[in-house]
Parts: sequence; C-alpha cells; structure tokens
Amino acid sequence: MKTTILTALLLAATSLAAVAHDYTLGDLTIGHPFAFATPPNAPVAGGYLTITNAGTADDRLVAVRAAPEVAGMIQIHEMRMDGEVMRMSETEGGLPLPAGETVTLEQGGLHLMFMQLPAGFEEGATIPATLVFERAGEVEVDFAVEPRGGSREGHHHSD
Ligand SMILES: [Cu+2]
Repeated sequence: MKTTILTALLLAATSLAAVAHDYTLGDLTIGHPFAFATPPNAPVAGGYLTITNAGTADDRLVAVRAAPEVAGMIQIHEMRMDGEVMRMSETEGGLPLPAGETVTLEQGGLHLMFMQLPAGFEEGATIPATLVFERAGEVEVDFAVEPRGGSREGHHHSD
C-alpha cells in the first residue's frame, strides 16, 4: 500500500515537472514556455509564457530567434480591436518588462508568433528558441507543445 502511494506521488511529481518548467536569467524568470499543437502543415503557431522581472531596472524582450527548421521567423504580437474585429500585429520596439512586474503572454493577448513553419507543432514536442533581452542578454528555452485547446475565433492576421 505504501509503495503504491509512493509510486503515485512520484508519478505526480514527474508529470508536474514535465508540465511546468521555468528558466532564470539575471533578474528575469521565464515561466512555462508553451505552444499548442497545430494541424500537420500549419504555417503559424502561437507561443505563450510569463516573464517576471524581479530587478530594479526595466528590461525589454527585443527578439525571439529559432533555427530555420523550427520557424522561419518569430514575432512578438499584441491583440488590438480594429472596429469590431480583433487583430494581431507585431509590437513596436519589442515587449517592455517593467521592474518588479510579471508580463503574461497568453491566448487572446500578447503572444509570440512562430511563423513560416516548415511543419506544424506536434503534441509532446519541444520547440527550442532563444529569447533576447535588452539588458539581461539571451537565454535558450524550450516551448512545450501541449494539446490544442481554447478558441481561435476572432484571431485574424494583419499581414
Ligand atoms: Cu499572432
């Protein structure tokens, strides 16, 4: 009985570790980068994460890079109402990360856009990318590809 419980706990701990992952770079903590699985030949996919700036100086996410086998281009997108239609467009000058604050990139809001994908994102895959910050420098992270969920309605591309 004890063994069973211990095994269950270990399994729970292992799956938690696989689901939540984060990275630190100087004063920044990058929480749980992930993307949703796409249809096999989808040309684009959204990327989501949190960035906490625990420092006393503002920073900025200026770029996200990946190998060409992963994505031809990655942009930082924001959602904006254009009349009745929600559109997304690239943020100008990157993404500000004010000192002492957490910025959340999530569905329906700020997000990373993986573009020019050679293939879609498959559930369970990890997508390596490099986050480039104005002050803190660069860090390589893995985006975990999770089962598709949520609504994509009203998601119109402006380019
Ligand atoms: Cu987008």
